[in-house]
Amino acid sequence: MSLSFPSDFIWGTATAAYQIEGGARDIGRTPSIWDTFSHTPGKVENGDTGDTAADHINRRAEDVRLMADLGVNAYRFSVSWSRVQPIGRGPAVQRGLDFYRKLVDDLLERGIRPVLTLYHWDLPHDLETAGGWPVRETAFRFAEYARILGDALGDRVDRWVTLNEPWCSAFLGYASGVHAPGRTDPVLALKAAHHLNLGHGLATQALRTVLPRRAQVTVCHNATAVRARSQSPEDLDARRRIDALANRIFTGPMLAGAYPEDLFKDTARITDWSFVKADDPATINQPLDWLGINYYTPHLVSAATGAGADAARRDSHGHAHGAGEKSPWPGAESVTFHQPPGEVTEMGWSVDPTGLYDVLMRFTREAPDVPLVITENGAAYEDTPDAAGVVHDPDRIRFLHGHLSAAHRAMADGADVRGYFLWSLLDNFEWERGYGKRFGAVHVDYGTQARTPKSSARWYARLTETGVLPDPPA
Ligand code: GBH
Repeated sequence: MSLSFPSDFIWGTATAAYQIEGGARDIGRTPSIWDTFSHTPGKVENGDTGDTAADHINRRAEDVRLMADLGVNAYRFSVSWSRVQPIGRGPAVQRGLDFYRKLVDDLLERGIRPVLTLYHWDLPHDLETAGGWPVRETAFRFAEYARILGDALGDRVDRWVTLNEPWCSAFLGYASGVHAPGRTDPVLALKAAHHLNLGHGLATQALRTVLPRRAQVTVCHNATAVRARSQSPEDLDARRRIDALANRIFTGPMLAGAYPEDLFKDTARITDWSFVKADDPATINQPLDWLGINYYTPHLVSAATGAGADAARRDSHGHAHGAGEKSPWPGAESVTFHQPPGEVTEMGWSVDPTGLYDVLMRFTREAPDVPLVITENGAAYEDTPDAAGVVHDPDRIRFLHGHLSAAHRAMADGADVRGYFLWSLLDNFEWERGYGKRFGAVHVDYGTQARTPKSSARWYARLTETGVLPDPPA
């Protein structure tokens, strides 16, 4: 049976500034926390940094042509905060703004609608020195930056995303420390989560005042399907705790204007949450035009401790994590993460399209009036060009096919899914894993910066052209 998508479906692809741009030392730009972090020995595999990345800053026009070849009608990118507002305060740098304005104009010329993400993890380093996301002031700085971008590009960009995956910023950045800024304090992580939420609310308010009425504003959440290993009360409670920290800590205030009570109870030993001011939940609860869902893999948890549990324990980025390593789950450190059975990608992440179905149906139930857009989905596989220079990536095609089939099934069951963005356009700097992990539909040779579309790119182009899901390779 062939699955077809609505004719007005958004077919897109996504990237993030630090992962592709390079130009880290361009005039006017100051370091972000990812520059500092990646230049700290031992933080990123192979000592890789985003100094040059995929050199997108110099290859903008070529990359837009690659998107046109994919046939996408939308492109989600992020702005490097410290490229447009060095040190995170004060007036904007024209040169930085000009890059994004030219990018947007190139896109519009080819009928590709820009989706601009304000923050994809690269806080100006100076704001981290001033305390980073754990301090309240950062939320207000973020709103000012949002207003600058809204003023500068609001005439030509009408889809805006405040934050990408605040869970990663808060808990990988400040609790487990595997992401920048690499701090490891559960209290700081919970404060960061709150100030990211507040920053989202304040930035949304700021954008609404400067953008035309047609503009859409939203946030991208790494919506996580959390499964219990058994139906025992203990395992179900482990599931509830992780769901609170992974999902409801953000979607509670953003969609319903309140933090979940069970989250306060679970973390009472760590903090009294007095950093949440009375009006904050209402400020965070701004109407969203749609909700961005980034989906990769589910979590499988149990309450089990003791012998055998540690061996199975993994951190949230798929690394086995033994005793002594920091957990990204404040107040739920005893929960055990298990590797689900079955296939995994090159990241070690379980391939499970049903998790995407479950997440889409969950938000359909919990926020029935908010349309959904899959703002990231994709997989890392080891893709090497063959002797003829062709890159075959059947595993990626099967991954995409499986997840798009799951999205289609959710739509048939009532989910209001408006679009899909393949992560990613290009192979890029995969954060703490460096350049060894390739998520692109287009292969990048980092020696020459040559771009080679993989077979998944051709497969996706057929999909964007026809709106009908092509069969995967046998
Ligand atoms: C996204 O993050 C990012 O937005 C993007 O920049 C990045 O390149 C892309 O994904 C690929 O990583 O504990 O084994 O179950 C995704 C981050 C991925 C975090 C899945 C939690 C759970 C892995 N999430 N991960 S596991």
